[in-house]
Amino acid sequence: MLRFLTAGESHGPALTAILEGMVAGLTLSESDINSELKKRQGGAGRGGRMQIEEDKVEILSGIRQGKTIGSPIALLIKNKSTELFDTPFTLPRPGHADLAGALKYDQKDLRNILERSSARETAARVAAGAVCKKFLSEFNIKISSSIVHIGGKAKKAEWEKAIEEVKAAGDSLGGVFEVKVENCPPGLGSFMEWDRRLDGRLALALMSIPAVKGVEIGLGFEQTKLPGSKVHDEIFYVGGKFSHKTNNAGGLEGGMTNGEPIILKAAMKPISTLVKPLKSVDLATKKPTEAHVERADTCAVEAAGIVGEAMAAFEVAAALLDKFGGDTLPETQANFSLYLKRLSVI
Ligand code: EPS
Repeated sequence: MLRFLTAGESHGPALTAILEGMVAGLTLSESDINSELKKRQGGAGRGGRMQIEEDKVEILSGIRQGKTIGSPIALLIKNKSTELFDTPFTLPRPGHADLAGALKYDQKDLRNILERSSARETAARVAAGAVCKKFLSEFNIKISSSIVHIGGKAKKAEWEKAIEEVKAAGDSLGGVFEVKVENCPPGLGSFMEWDRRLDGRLALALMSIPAVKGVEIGLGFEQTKLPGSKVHDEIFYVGGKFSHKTNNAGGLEGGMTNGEPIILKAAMKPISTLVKPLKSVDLATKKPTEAHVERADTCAVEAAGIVGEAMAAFEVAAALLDKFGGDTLPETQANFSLYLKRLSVI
């Protein structure tokens, strides 16, 4: 079983992730992870924090002489910006975890909620996901992301302009990103039990990214407006293998991969911290007020796409290990090859 946890606060000393269940024998370097961390820091609309941080990982365990040894892989990303850690506030920001979190954990200082609920935590996810991505690359499985739109604008120059405009108005923007997984064999995931369905696991993985409010697979909600004849992907047998000419299912049928690219979309709401704040209520005095304002992004949809890649990489790697098992990379690869061979002679 592949699993990971993260720990760390946004302005604490560091973020960490422990990835457990990765096979032995995978060649892995810090630069494999740092390139993904760098991508997460980019994109239009990022705030001042990204000018301060230069996220770099330290691999604390799980690797010897450049290869994984099957033990838990502990990853550390130090925070440079820690100055806000001791600054209290009591004005909850609509859209953030502030109010519900304070009620739940009985906190008077909303800093105790913000620090862990901040999307900064996703840096640790990207680090763990980068290891999964490297593992998947050994099976020729590729993961990428792209922007569908930001604030309704599908062209880069247009969404960059829209972000500048909302920034000047003290506002924020969300959007939709797409994650694509290519070269998965058919049969990852299963319909046998609800929690083994890969579509459900991928939906959870993407929905768990802060600010994501919707996930679609393939044609998603659009297919509800069409008859079945326009939706379902017809089956062909070409060049010795089964295939489809369309991919409205987004690569997933019956909770399993079907051999076509997995296509996922996630809808991200606008960033909740607004420079021109919305109405709120002071947690201490119960008097009407305006929400707390703190350094934040204007838009982080491009960064969220990189986090989406990491989360999808984790779930696909977990599904691949569920199916093929193995404690070493060559063992998993041998099982994988045997399965592909069986499929090729059906
Ligand atoms: C983020 C770091 C945070 C925010 C942002 C994402 O740093 P700071 O609060 O010090 O500016 O920039 O988080 C949010 C806006 C949020 O709502 O969670 C990061 O590393 O991605």
